[in-house]
Amino acid sequence: MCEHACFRRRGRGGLGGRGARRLRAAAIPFLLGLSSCLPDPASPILPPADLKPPLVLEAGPEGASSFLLRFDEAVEPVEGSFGLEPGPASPAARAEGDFLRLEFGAELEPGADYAVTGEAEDGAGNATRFCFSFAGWNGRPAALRLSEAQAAKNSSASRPHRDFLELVVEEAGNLGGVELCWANAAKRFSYRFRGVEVGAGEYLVLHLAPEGRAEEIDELGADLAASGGVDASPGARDFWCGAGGLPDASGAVALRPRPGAPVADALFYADSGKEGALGDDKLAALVAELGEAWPLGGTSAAWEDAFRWKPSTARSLCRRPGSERGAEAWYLGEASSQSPGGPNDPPGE
Ligand SMILES: [Ca+2]
Ligand SMILES: [Ca+2]
Repeated sequence: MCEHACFRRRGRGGLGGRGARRLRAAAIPFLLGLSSCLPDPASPILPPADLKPPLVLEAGPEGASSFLLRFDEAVEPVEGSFGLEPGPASPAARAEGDFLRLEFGAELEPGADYAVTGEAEDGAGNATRFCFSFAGWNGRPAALRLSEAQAAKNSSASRPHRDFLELVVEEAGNLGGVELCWANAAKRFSYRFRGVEVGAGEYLVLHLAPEGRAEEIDELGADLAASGGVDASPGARDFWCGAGGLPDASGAVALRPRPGAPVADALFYADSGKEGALGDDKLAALVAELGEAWPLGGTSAAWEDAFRWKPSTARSLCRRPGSERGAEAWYLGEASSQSPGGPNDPPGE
């Protein structure tokens, strides 16, 4: 699926298209007849004509080397109109009824940013120009599991921490295009991993409040000790994201194997003082997307569905071992027991 699309239609069925030529040809005998009778105001002035350009109903990568668009009518490609950025060559376009397939001739980088442009026209010559941005298809996304979250900055002089999300690789694969979204009431943020092969059991740490220091390095290669910075771990793969920190007290996190896919894992946490239905805001919208990844007690989300805690910068939210989902799957770590990039201390009794 596309994460973003810009789209415009350019009808050529007006004065310049084939549709218009048919229209003019049909209108000639009608105009000749005007000399002997006046038109009935209730009857149409013009005969029916197809002036409507094709409309894109769906679009997205079909695999690592092609992109598929579905229109609301049969289309033909407009030769010479197609482009891929960045890309080594113009895509080849092939129409099959309502579908238009763009073939890139090579596999794109999983999770990397691309944009396709082009034009398709209907049988009457009405053309639609499209431009879609999308993430390179990842055929084997790594299966990840959220395992720890530090929701706020802890400015302890001896053991400082900043916002992070820790994940464990459950099944080996490629990280390219794996997406994390998080939200507070007012704003939603997202991060998409670059294409890196990871193995089962590896720890990943996404740092969400970087200080902008030179040693904060995304570890895309074999050296897991390349990065410095607060909470960086020499035994885990560190990534840095300046989109925005985790909400300090109440928020949600969603993990998707690729943009647009169902949520595969989630965390919804809330200040224990909150009760009842969520507001009509960005946090509620994200919680509504969590689906089976965070089971709800009722038909719509309530604060009681969250992992509830007394917010503290000294403690991180930790995942229990096992396959549970929802609030029961999390516990509050002991003070100063944060473990970015390594196993969590087991829950206290
Ligand atoms: Ca590291
Ligand atoms: Ca940990």
